[in-house]
Amino acid sequence: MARACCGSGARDWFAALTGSLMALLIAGTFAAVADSASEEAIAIEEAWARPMPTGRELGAGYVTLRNAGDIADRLVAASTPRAERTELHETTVIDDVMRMRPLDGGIEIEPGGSIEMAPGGLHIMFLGVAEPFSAGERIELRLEFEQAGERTVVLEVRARPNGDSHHGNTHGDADHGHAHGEEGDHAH
Ligand SMILES: [Cu+2]
Repeated sequence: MARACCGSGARDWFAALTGSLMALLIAGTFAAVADSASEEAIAIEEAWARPMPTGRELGAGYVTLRNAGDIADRLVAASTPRAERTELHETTVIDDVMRMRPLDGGIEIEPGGSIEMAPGGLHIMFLGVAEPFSAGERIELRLEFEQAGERTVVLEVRARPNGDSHHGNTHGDADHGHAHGEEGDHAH
C-alpha cells in the first residue's frame, strides 16, 4: 500500500459521504418540486358569488387561494357555463372614482402566500350571464393555474362571505357600494 497515512483514506471517506449527501439532496429537491407541482399545493377556500338582480348580465365571484407549495403559481383564467365570458379583475379607487381593470397577466400566488378576493378588490367578473345568479344557487367555476392546472370549484351564491371574518363584517356596508361598482362599472 502506498498510502503513508490515514489522510487520504479520510479524504476518500469524506468524498464518499459528501457524494451520497449530494445524491440525497438532489433526490429531495426533485421530490419537493414534484410535490409543489401537484394540485394539492393550491387550496381554494371561501368560494362565493353575489346574487344578481333580474335582468343584470354582470356578476362578480370571489375565492380565497392558498399556495402551500414551494413555488409560485398563477391563476391565469376562469370560466363557467353560466357566463359567456369570465375575466379576472381588480377594483381600485383612483381620485374617488372606482375603476376595474382586467388582470391580463393573471394573479400570482407566492409560495406560502394567499390571495383573498373580496368586494372592492380582486374578483372574478362574469359577463353575459343569461340567468342572473340567485341566492342559494351553486355555480360551477373552472379555474386554470399555471402550475396546478385546472381545478373546478362551486361558488355559493349569497349576499356576503361566510363566517365572521372581519372583511365580511366591518366592511360589509361599505363594500356594498363597491360591489355595485363591480357589477355596474361594466355597463357599457
Ligand atoms: Cu370586474
